[in-house]
Amino acid sequence: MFLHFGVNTFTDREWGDGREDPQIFAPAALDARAWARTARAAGFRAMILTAKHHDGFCLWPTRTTDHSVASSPFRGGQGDLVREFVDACRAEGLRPGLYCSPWDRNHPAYGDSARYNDVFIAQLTELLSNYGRIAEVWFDGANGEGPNGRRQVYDWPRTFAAVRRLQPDAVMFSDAGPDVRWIGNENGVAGDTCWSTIDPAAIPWPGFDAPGVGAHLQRGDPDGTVWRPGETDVSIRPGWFWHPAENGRVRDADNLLDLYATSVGRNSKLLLNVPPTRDGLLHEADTAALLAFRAGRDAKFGRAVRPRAGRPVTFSTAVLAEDIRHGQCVAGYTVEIEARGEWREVARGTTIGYKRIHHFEPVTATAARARVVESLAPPRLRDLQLHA
Ligand code: FUL
Repeated sequence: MFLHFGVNTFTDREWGDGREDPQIFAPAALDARAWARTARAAGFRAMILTAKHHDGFCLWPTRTTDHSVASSPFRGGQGDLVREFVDACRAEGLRPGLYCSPWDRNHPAYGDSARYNDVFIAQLTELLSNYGRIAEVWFDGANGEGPNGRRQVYDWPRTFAAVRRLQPDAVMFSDAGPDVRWIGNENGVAGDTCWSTIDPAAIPWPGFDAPGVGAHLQRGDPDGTVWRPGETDVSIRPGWFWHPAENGRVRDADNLLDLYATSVGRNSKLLLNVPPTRDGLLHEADTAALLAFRAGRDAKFGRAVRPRAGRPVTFSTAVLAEDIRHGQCVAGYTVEIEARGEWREVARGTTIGYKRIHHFEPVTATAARARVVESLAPPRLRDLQLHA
């Protein structure tokens, strides 16, 4: 679960301009443990918090700027939301991750490249030294500076090396990895063909933009030289931050199940954003949708059915999986069923990867099989699972 929270929550904006008064940051009932409880109940395994968004406001008492919770009324200026967040994750058995925006519209050093790079490394060093193990570090590629804007040249090799040194087990996310890649859009849709490998030269740094980059990230590259699986980030609401006017526009369980199919069901991870309100709580509409989403997944995938000769069963979903310890190899496959003594195809596709979900019209069959028709190397499929 992704949590976008910060000064934008209070200004009703998506991108703050960095001139927000820290005094506006006053979540009266903030309860990170309640976020974590809901996340766990809904089946999430990790949470990622926007420790700093583009507006530069830091949710922890950093030494790098006064533009932080330390200058706000939150917990009387003594608060540390990153601390509360990681503690809540651990208490509920969730892995904590942190988003720290490179683009910073507040910090005076931004645009003075060497100086700001030091600031950014110092911020990451605080975040990755003082809060125990961090599972994922999320680098956003967005930059809205116009032609007259400040031009910052980031030092990505230094940044990646710092994260690796401070948190060797953390996964780094960005358009350009190095560990996990952006899926190329914010609509929740991984490629119908989705390779976990990619050509690192095709997207050399986070925020790199060129025609075709989105499509490339969505599909991956079977000839790619690095293993960099896709992560699909998408919001449960139209915006990334909470806006009162969007309380009636929360995705419902069916919509979330569709997202699950186009992300998890296409060899990607799903990072679903659920933004806390101004009170510092998840909104009841979002919580209800998350729990219904969980119930829908349990109902669909909770129990597999097994057709046998003489004992036909009815199903409408097939889940395929490759044993990715040996890489990703399948480039074409079909799913076939046997009904009344005859085999016929019910689904076909290109890539499988760690998981591939197919929904189809219900069929009643005595047998089912997956057939690989194209593969980069000898395929190693795991069990074909069928669900009613
Ligand atoms: C984008 C940002 O500009 C949005 O505000 C949001 O954080 C999203 C996840 O990434 O690039």
